[in-house]
Amino acid sequence: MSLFDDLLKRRQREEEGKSENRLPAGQSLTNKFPVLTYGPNPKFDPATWDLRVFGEVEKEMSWSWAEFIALPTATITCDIHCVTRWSKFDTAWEGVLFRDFIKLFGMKDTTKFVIAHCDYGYTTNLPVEAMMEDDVMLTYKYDGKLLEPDHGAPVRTLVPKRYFWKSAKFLRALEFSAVDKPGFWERNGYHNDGDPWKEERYGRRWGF
Ligand SMILES: Nc1nc2c(c(=O)[nH]1)N[C@H]1C(S)=C(S)[C@@H](COP(=O)(O)O)O[C@H]1N2
Ligand SMILES: [Mo]
Repeated sequence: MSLFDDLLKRRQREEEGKSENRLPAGQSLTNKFPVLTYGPNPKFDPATWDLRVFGEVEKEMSWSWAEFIALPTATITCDIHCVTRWSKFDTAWEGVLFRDFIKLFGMKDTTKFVIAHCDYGYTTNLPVEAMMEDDVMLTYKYDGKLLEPDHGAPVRTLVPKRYFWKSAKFLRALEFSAVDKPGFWERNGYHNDGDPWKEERYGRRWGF
């Protein structure tokens, strides 16, 4: 297929997306899978990697890689929307649904926010209701294969209903909190909620 055909096809899909109300305002469609990472990719060692939950939970716990991939999984096909204005339709993921995951340790009623902590200190925050949506997962497979390092290996969160910066790559811990703790981009100019359907791209910088 020529580049021109490819472009035409994408444009056509984009128009369809708009008419189906599937493409949020200000977004364009891509068939590629762009990579957006602040900083380097961490090195993944399955022998030492772990994933931890802490804060307002009944029981603080952690999982090794072997323990984590033994948990029951689900598959989700969803659209993703990046605040830098690309969207991608029909992305296919496999992982542990957040709703199922919390049953393993019990979330206290005092939890109002969930903060994802990643290697090298990237964090992102969401109200617990946003995490409880039925399409939120801790994913480790994209398109049937283990996640690529560029896309967050070994495990990332997937929160399809928010801009993609809320889907934390290189996840190492989830913090359950009674108070909100704006994350890396939320403290650096992005909106605290990041709902693409409300075009919540930018927030106020702290101190302005
Ligand atoms: N740990 C970590 N997670 C991250 C980021 C990051 O820099 N570090 N970038 C975020 C941003 S801004 C986006 S758009 C998506 C990009 O995911 P992708 O590279 O798989 O497309 O990851 C998000 N999660
Ligand atoms: Mo992003």
